[in-house]
Amino acid sequence: MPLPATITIRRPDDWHVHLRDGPLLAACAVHTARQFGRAIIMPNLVPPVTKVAEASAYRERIRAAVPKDLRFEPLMTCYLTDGADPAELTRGKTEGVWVAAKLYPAHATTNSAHGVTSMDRVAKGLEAMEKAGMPLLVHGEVTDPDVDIFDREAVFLEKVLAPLLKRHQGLKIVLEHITTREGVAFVEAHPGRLGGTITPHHLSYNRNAIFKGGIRPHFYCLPIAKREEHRLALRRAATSDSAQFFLGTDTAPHTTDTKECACGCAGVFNAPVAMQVYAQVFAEEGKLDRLEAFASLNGPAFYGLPPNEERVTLRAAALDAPDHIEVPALAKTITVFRPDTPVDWSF
Ligand code: OTD
Ligand code: ZN
Ligand code: ZN
Repeated sequence: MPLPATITIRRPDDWHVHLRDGPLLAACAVHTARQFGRAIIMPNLVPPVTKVAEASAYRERIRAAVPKDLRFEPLMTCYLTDGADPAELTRGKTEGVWVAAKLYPAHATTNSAHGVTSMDRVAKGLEAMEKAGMPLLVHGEVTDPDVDIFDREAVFLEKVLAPLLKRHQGLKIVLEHITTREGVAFVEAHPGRLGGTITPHHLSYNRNAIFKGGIRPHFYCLPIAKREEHRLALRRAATSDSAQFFLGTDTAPHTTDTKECACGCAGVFNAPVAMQVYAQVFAEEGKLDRLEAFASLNGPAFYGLPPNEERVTLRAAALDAPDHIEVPALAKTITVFRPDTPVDWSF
């Protein structure tokens, strides 16, 4: 079937974004706001966003960083720490500040040193969230250094997530940035309770890309890309008719120098190319008709929000995106993600 020259869908939302703060926020916010109507904002700042007042103040800084001609709504999350205060969680939800709370196992990814060390230590907070109807967003990897980095997601499902679902029967959970067929199967096994977000990068390359011709830091993120069979499982899930899977870019900017060094940071900055890469994947799978559900409908349905009314159009044309963006206040750049395979969509 010939591909259409354009595709028009409701404005998409991004259900997993790192916007950072200060100079990085100033440089990055526009790129997410150009593509997406709303975004779930990750709270892994230094220090992390754990209080309602901190989240409100951060939301104002984000709004101020978005150009006035763009309509963009930041949806805030609370960073769960050991002993998270149930009253603070409930209050933030009631006051319309928190949309969800985020569980980072301690040391699982960038700025997660304050993360949770055992589920017992957040049980009271999770009970409050169940009552308040506040979803839990999960970085689903165990952090035990004895578990191989490529197995950490699959082990997490069995060791942590399954008991958590049993213990908190009313809690809705998003398994974020899934990277394995086990992750896909686990989400599918829990309809009504679990959603899963999928990034553009995990859909477009497998772990070989990280080492092709040398070590390539801009393909390094956590959870790390897995084998080809897992990438194919993610592509099937994203383009399936299941409403449990939705868009979350996990765009995670680091300046180029902090990635291209002896111990480079984890994270892929994909905000300027996200919808183009997703469209490419859906086109390759012959499922462009499902792009709107994945990008613009399934996420709002999970969170109980209306879809955006506005429409956006993607054009079949070679990707038009810069190699990097500038961070003027730091006199540095951030390298923009680009898959090795062609991207024939423009936004
Ligand atoms: N993964 N980098 C970051 C976050 C994500 O686990 C994640 O959500 C980051 O830099 O904040 C990354 O590789
Ligand atoms: Zn994560
Ligand atoms: Zn993330």
